[in-house]
Amino acid sequence: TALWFPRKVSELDKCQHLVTKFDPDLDLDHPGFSDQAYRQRRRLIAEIAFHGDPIPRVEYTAEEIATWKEVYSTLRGLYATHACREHLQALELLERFSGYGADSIPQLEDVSRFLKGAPRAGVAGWGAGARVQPAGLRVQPPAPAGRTGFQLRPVAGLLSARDFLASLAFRVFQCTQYIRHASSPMHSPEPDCCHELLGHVPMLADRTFAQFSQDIGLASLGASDEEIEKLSTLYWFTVEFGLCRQDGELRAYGAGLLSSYGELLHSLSAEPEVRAFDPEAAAVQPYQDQTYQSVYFVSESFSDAKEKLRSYASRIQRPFAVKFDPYTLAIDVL
Ligand code: H2B
Ligand code: FE
Repeated sequence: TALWFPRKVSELDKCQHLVTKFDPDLDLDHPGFSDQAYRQRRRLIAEIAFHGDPIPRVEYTAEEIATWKEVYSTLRGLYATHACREHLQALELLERFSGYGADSIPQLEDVSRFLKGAPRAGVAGWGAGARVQPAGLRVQPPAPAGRTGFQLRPVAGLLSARDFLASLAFRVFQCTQYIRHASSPMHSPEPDCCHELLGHVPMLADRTFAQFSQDIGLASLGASDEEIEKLSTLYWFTVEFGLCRQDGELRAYGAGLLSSYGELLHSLSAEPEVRAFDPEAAAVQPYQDQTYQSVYFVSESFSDAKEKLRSYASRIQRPFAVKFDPYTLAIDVL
């Protein structure tokens, strides 16, 4: 019999297994390990993760906002020259429509609504921008593009690869809501809201990238542990640390790069080795989670990466096929 996997989006409640690696309560090297107040705060924000829809708002402290501000301003300045165009375009939309900026930490509920395409509270929905407006009255145009049906779900920390990938199959991105320790604004050993909001979210607003992410998720459903390990490594070298070529220049699209000042510079310097993206190779390439990568994979476009991934996934042996039904948010097993 096949391994259990979620078939309905509601079954993601059973895909919340945390792994303890990098947990501030257990990892002596975590910058927050000896800070009781930080660990208490983390527990508080973690509890929110078990209350679903809408995602409860967090009232961030002045210290947390100061950390965000430092991260935001430092990275924002690098994006024009280092981030891919899809990331830049989405970030501009997020700044206009979803509370992105240096002065406050965006709320997951607002960001999730943006990605999903749900109308914002208090804003007329369908066709609002198409209606004839009285002369002289300037109305904010409706948010263009940037909606892919992805939604965020709050999560307390690092999840098992299987659970994390399964959620992608439903266009659900499990997203941390706490922020890194104030002593270490430029680095976090584990995902935090800076990583999610600056690295992942803008990319999930791109249609092709969203499909690529969902395809990795679909490939993972019911796969063997060995296949999960490979898909997770593939995820690492694309969604987390991928580079792409645009107008003849290398640019970053991986969230681990777009949320780390040091590694973003390193990845586009002459130091690391860059190879053309090949899923077979990327799936077994040894990776670094303690320091910068020494190898990066470059995609020529997201469509190209998506086609290569589809071809890779089609060769994974599974005694069934899966199909996502976007109307019911369910997986059909064929
Ligand atoms: N869990 C969380 N909360 N966020 C992630 O970005 C994440 C994860 N990434 N678990 C996963 C693992 C990734 O490293 C792959 C799929 O192993
Ligand atoms: Fe990540």
